[in-house]
Amino acid sequence: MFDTLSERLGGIFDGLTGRGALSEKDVNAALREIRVALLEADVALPVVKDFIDGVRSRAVGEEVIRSVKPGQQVIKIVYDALVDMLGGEEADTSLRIDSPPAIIMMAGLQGSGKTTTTGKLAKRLSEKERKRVLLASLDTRRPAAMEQLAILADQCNENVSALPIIQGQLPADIARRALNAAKISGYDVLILDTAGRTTIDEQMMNEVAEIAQIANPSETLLVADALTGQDAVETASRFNARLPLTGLVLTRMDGDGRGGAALSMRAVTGLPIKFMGVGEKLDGLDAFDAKRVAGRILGQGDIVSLVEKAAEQMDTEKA
Ligand SMILES: Nc1nc2c(ncn2[C@@H]2O[C@H](COP(=O)(O)OP(=O)(O)OP(=O)(O)O)[C@@H](O)[C@H]2O)c(=O)[nH]1
Ligand SMILES: [Mg+2]
Repeated sequence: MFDTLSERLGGIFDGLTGRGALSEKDVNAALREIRVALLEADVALPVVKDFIDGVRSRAVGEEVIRSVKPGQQVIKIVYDALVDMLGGEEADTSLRIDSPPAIIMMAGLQGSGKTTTTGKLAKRLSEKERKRVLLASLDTRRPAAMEQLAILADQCNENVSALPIIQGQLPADIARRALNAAKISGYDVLILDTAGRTTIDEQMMNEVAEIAQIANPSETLLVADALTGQDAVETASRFNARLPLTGLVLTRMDGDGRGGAALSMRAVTGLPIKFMGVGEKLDGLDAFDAKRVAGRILGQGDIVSLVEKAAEQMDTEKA
């Protein structure tokens, strides 16, 4: 993922070779190319526009640090803007799961990775934070969806269990039963996995909205496939309008998509990206790291650290 974008951006910066202050002409030429590169990577148009404006205002007239080339300095400015667009350096990826049983609800389109991510989260919370986790599938639509979640719970460890399956119960009733079970058995966390649909429809929205009302989750996570491009942004806005979403999980970040959805999603919804799925296995879940992803998009890690060091040195000299 992101390779094409990295390559295009890499070529752009080689063209900037002058010295002194960054000229508007140089910056504009580079920004034109960056704009095309981002649009080709499927980043949403309004997001591209904001991004370009932000970089321009930071770059034009900026004094070029003595020991670096202007092109290198623009790379650093673009990198900083990417980090910001992805949620910033100090992005909060922790989950609010303090008062037991803390409820986490998963929502998203069909096949986006909700059930897999539910299993991954359970493994992570039980291993890293020593939580006892109960998983409940509210997916009454797809045959074997509940069994799928039970199998994932089994693959975790003894601190993760699945709510026993009762056939024929409605999602809202399963949610109530899960809440009771979590309280009575003293679980720290209850994760509710919901049913997906191929496209957003009223019935699904009503169902997830009702579940959210019953469960009053402290975290409601929208799971989105990072490979779906522009559609993902539209989906995210519509879920955000109906559910009290608290964060995003981007799955299939291990795939070879163009990465535009990942870049747009946070900007369009204002929601933090908390995790990214990086594989099919249960350990394929990483906390989202804006700096790491920005570095991957740009593919210019050496230059970024070079400019950071040069800037630090200049600050010391000034002082
Ligand atoms: N490569 C990769 N595959 C993933 C990732 N997350 C999920 N998958 C795969 O995507 C497919 C669908 O995942 P599910 O977790 O069943 O998706 P879902 O949203 O629960 O699907 P429905 O319940 O049908 O709506 C499975 O084959 C998963 O193994 C990921 O981060 N990387
Ligand atoms: Mg599922």
